[in-house]
Amino acid sequence: MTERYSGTVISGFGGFYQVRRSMEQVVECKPRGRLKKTHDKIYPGDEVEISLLEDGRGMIESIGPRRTALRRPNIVNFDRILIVLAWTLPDYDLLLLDRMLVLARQGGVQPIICFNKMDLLPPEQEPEFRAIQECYQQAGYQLLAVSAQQPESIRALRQELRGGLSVLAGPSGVGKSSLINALLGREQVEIGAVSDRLRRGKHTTRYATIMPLGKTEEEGFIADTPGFFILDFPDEFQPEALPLHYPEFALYPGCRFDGCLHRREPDCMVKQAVEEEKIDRQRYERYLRLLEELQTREVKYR
Ligand SMILES: Nc1nc2c(ncn2[C@@H]2O[C@H](COP(=O)(O)OP(=O)(O)OP(=O)(O)O)[C@@H](O)[C@H]2O)c(=O)[nH]1
Ligand SMILES: [Mg+2]
Ligand SMILES: [Zn+2]
Repeated sequence: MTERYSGTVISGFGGFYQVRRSMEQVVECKPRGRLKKTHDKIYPGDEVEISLLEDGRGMIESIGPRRTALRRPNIVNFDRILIVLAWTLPDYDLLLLDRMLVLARQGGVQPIICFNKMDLLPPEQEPEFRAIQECYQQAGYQLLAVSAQQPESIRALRQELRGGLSVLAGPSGVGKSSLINALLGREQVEIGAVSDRLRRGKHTTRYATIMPLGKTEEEGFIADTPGFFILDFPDEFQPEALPLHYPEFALYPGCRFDGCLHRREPDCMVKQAVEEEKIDRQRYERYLRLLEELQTREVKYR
């Protein structure tokens, strides 16, 4: 049997996968046909075994178990997710943020919120930003405020990303690729302008790519991913699962009903915490919107 080597898939495109064997060596690989039976797909982050062909390319022979997995963007075995949004251009959208937080937690980690383009925050909007910061910190999230154009904030960001694989995920145009170029100190990945008229990104990054943050593995890795505009809950996501992904709700246990959805049920501790302003009312109202979306969708399927 030919010798096998372990490696990590760093990107996949057009049926070929780039597999990193070491910091210095990346091998272009094709998967063995029989893998199609066991795995519907191979994703960036997958730990694989490869064999080498005579032309220097490789064959993916097997795929290891996945520790964490995200569907949008498609990436696995990450240690950290940064949900990136821009203060403006495109304008931040808290309903989309809440949706992304739920989906990231479902993927297996507690996400970190990262507001980019903070250089575009005018002084008169600072109270608005502080209210958001307070809301999410109170909910149990770490929130970073950065600008790809401000080196101090990039240094602070680099500290947060030390070790493991960090994924930057978020809408198109928020500056994920720009942050990566700033972190790496070179034009490693392509960036694209945001349309002034539509105030949206142009889907510049087409597929996820994992890159080393430094010269050694210990410094960690970062994944650039394609942005999105809309994000749906997967079909199998049940409404009952939604409140479990609001860390602040767990601080107010003791609802009368087990599995309380904190909607119209009597003696609901979460609703009481909202009344007492211990839980942010607007975030709670966004929760109700997402819950309703999940519930009406469910009725449709029955
Ligand atoms: N003012 C300002 N502009 C920024 C900042 N970060 C990125 N931009 C600009 O925002 C635009 C989009 O940046 P990208 O890095 O391509 O955004 P992206 O999130 O990678 O977008 P997709 O690849 O489409 O998902 C570019 O014109 C950048 O120059 C920032 O911190 N401040
Ligand atoms: Mg990009
Ligand atoms: Zn309740």
